[in-house]
Amino acid sequence: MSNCLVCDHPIDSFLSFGNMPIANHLPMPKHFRNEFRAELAVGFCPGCYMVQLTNLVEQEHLYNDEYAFFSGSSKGMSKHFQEFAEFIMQHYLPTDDSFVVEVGSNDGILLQHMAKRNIKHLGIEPSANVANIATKRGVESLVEFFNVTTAEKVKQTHGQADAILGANVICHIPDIHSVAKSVKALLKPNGVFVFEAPYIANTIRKTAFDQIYDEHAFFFGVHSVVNCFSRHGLELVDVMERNVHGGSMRYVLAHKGAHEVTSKVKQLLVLEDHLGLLKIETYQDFAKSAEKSRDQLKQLITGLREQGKKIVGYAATAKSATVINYCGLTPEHIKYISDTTPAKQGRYSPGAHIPIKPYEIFKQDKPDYAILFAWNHADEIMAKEKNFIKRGGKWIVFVPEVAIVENVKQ
Ligand code: DWN
Ligand code: ZN
Repeated sequence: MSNCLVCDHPIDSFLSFGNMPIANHLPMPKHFRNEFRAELAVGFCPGCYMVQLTNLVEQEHLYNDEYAFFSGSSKGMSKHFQEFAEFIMQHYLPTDDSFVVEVGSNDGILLQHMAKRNIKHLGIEPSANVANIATKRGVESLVEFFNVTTAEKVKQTHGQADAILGANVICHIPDIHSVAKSVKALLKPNGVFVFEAPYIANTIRKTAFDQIYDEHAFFFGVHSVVNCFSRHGLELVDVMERNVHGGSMRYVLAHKGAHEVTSKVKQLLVLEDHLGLLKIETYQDFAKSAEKSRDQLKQLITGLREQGKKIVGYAATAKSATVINYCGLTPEHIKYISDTTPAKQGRYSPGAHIPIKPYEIFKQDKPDYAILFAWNHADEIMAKEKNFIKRGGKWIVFVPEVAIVENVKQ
């Protein structure tokens, strides 16, 4: 049994996926034999209500030059980041010399909007390959992990920040106390720390077990965020639901007492209690639903293959690594996975080694079924894949449940 990364209370483990490869490292055949694997398991802390991985892969294994995810890989997310940037500029960057920092700035998809308006900004991003793209977009980037040393360095060179941002990254940092201490040091007295992450209530409600993979150390909810950051004098002052990545939450935190706390925070605290997010039984039920999904998906795909149907994967997402390996799917089941990211094409899916092919192949091809691994981008994908359905193709989905459909709603 491991102890909670937030409060050190023993964790109740509720689901293990077995040994999994690194979700965002797509191997070439020369890497197959020595592919790194580690147990992927998740647990719930009854002390602070944080859902978290119980076995962590070292950060250096995850975020380096092999990192395959580029934030700008969907139109929907580009739009979302523009809205996020506008929201921050309008509410939290009050003067001409305001300063904004983004943790895990990836390819600069968010900060580019600040850079275009000549707002003082800095992206802190440990993966050099994606940070280089940000630099080309005019985004000032520092290739470092975000920790107290980096925060102190930035404070010396740039001064304190009016806003510190994080999109789908704070949940990636196991040393969450270091994040909180770094924010405390770098944030101006009236500044805000705003971050987004998939919301645990939606992950549970949708049986989105594929959100669980090596990078997601934490599965945040309002209770767990309050319990985690209040220890460091950071107060949750606002929350906003966002329809990205399967249903996310935007959390706004500030130094204690600096901002008024909105009623929405209280409402969600009550709601989470009603939803059962504060008790282990809810997560045990989720684990049973995940196992059922796994068995149904494997059975469905195996049956279709026995009928000689051609099945491909749509989008080589990090999430797909969990689904494919948990369900024991192989190139016998899935002929290839189509993906629009050039850096992923020509590589193979982690663990199962299914070839990843350019999207153009999918457009020319006539598969009978495509497994929608990027279900969180369903609106964007349905809009552009009408021809796939016209040609007689069908989607295989597994969130919120396993089904064959012609249309998917996000
Ligand atoms: O937290 C994380 C989230 C934000 O992004 C990271 N840990 C890693 C990553 O997770 P993911 O890979 O599951 O993210 P997405 O956004 O669901 O997947 C994007 C992938 O899908 C890219 O490889 C591009 C591909 N894609 C595609 O081939 N066709 C995406 C769309 C919208 C498409 O039409
Ligand atoms: Zn805890």
